[in-house]
Amino acid sequence: MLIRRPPDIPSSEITPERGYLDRRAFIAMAGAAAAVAAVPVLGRDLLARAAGGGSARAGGSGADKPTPYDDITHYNNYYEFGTGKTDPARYAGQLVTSPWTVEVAGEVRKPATYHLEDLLRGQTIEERIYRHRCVEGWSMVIPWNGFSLRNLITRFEPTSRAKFVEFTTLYRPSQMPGQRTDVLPWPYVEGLRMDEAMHPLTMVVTGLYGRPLPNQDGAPIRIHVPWKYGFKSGKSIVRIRLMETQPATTWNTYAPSWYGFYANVNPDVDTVRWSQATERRIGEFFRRPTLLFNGYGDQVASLYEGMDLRKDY
Ligand SMILES: Nc1nc2c(c(=O)[nH]1)N[C@H]1C(S)=C(S)[C@@H](COP(=O)(O)O)O[C@H]1N2
Ligand SMILES: [Mo]
Repeated sequence: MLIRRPPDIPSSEITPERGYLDRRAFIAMAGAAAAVAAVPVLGRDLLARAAGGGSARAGGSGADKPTPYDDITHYNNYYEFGTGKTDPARYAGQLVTSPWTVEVAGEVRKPATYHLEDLLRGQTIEERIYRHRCVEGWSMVIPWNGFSLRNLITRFEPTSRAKFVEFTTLYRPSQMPGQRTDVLPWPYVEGLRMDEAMHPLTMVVTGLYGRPLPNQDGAPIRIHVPWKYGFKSGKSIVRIRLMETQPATTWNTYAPSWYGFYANVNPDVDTVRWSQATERRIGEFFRRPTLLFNGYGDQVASLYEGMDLRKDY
């Protein structure tokens, strides 16, 4: 693998420029009400073109056509609502996502419990079409709406001791039937190294396909880290804690030989349960080769310079 310091993220990959956003009639956020208000749905051709920037260069077979909305919202992993792929769509409707608060804790100068509206105020909601790869061997292409996590983290003013970020999902067994079972220790916890969390590709997601984020996809806010296996991207986040030491994360603690802390998508490193060489795009028949860093290597490989990606899976 070629590891070098990459140029900045190509503008085809992310869409931070106001002009771009305005052209596509995206909203500049004024508050949470706006966050969940209508963001116009884009034409399929625009979506497909935006996705093409990353995929063509990465050498994937075929274009990265966005996965249909129905598949993104009816084929989910969200164990708080059951382990079946259709359980979240069936049961997540009962989750009450408003009001919502997020506790910001640990190595920050501004620890507080924030109302979601206050967290989102002033953030520009962008559309980014990201590949999403589950360790189970399926993948999707999702037109998310949201913004870079670093735009949030910098507001909390991390101290120099902040080396990792921990994300905790809501614990509310009364509305999350899976939490009344012990399939996993609850609540679901994930984490990133600080430089991963601050990478512009790492996204706070508030919607998809220009619509409010459905509960089964992690409403009202979830994380997505597109170069990592899906389990790194926690849903329905209620706490963000900056830490000096590596957080104990759910899957890594549960089965460390199956689920590494880093969990970068890597076709050359099989996990105990699954080969990672190929994947099946939901909605497609044939499997396709999996790309190192899920095709985002140009942007993120430098984060792992000097690390043994087989050991630090
Ligand atoms: N809280 C929570 N977050 C979670 C999960 C979960 O079970 N609970 N599953 C993870 C896994 S394994 C994947 S692949 C993605 C699935 O996201 P999607 O259903 O929006 O495609 O969510 C991740 N985040
Ligand atoms: Mo997953």
